[in-house]
Amino acid sequence: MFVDYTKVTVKSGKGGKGSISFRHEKFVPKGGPNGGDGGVGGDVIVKAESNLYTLQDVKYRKSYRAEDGQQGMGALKSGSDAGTVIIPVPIGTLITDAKTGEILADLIEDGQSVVVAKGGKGGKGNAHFATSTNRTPRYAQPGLPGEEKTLNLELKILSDVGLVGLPNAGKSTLISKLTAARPKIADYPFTTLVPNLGIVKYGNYRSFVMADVPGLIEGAHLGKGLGHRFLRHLERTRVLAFLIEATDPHPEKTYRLLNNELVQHYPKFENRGRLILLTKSDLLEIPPKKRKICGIDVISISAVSGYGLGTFVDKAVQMLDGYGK
Ligand SMILES: Nc1nc2c(ncn2[C@@H]2O[C@H](COP(=O)(O)OP(=O)(O)OP(=O)(O)O)[C@@H](O)[C@H]2O)c(=O)[nH]1
Ligand SMILES: [Mg+2]
Repeated sequence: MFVDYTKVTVKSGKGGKGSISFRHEKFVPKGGPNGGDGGVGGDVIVKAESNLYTLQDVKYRKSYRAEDGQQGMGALKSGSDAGTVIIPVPIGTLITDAKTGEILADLIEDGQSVVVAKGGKGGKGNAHFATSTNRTPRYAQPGLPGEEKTLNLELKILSDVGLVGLPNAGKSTLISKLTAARPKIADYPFTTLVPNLGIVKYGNYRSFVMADVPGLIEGAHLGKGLGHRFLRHLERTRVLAFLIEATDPHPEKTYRLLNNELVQHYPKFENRGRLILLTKSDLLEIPPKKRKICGIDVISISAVSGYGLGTFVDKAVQMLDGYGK
């Protein structure tokens, strides 16, 4: 299941108590203090992993707790530190403290991690507290408490090229032609219910990530259809490809509608690289000749015949290179 938002509670471990202990040796009546230190409580960390695409596991698990540090022991033995608990999440996960709203981290690279709850320090054993006036301290520090937090985890997919279009425009067919992604394809609207990601390979070694999101309809930014929930997955897309059916009698109108929905949701879409793909051009006897719509470059394609797909990929790469990382 595709889960792109969840709340989770995290609790780090408490530090172990320092020990109060004295040396007991035969023939040495008053041995000095030898209480060891408590171990450190376990941290809870969140870590981005490239093989994950959903927050599903975190949603089911709901809470993560690290163990407490072990108590210090006699003979100056320290308690052992508790292990770290790792919460694996997909790349593109934004972590905020649910109480304060503070952004704790935005994990955008594979392997990137953040400590969300720090384990408490262990207490010092009584061996640390012997002085010239008090050679037998009956005091050791308690361990410090851990932290407890409720976090909001929000996944905003990272992709290079995002496909935007009305339902049925041919988005899923296109991603299935260019990548190994195999989304459901059908001639009814809202076939796609969750975003799909695919990797487009080109040249010998290069590739970019393409995202197919559910179709947008007018009012999507207000919650109509499915669009609104998924628009955030386009927020970090570097190039937007607007898919409009070649048979659409009013492509300008459709483009404005789609663009308006995006910009209403997230004004920064305004300055994103964009191009228009006139899809299903095999349905026309002669592929459309339009070069621009509303000032945006147009490419005619047909995912069925393969027409124009190479031109599209080349253009997308050119734009990605131009926009830098
Ligand atoms: N003739 C022709 N039909 C196409 C082409 N691309 C897609 N279709 C058909 O158009 C219909 C919709 O295609 P999808 O890829 O599911 O469209 P979508 O944009 O993903 O639709 P939603 O997920 O509902 O938003 C399907 O019946 C496809 O077979 C094309 O290049 N030529
Ligand atoms: Mg689809």
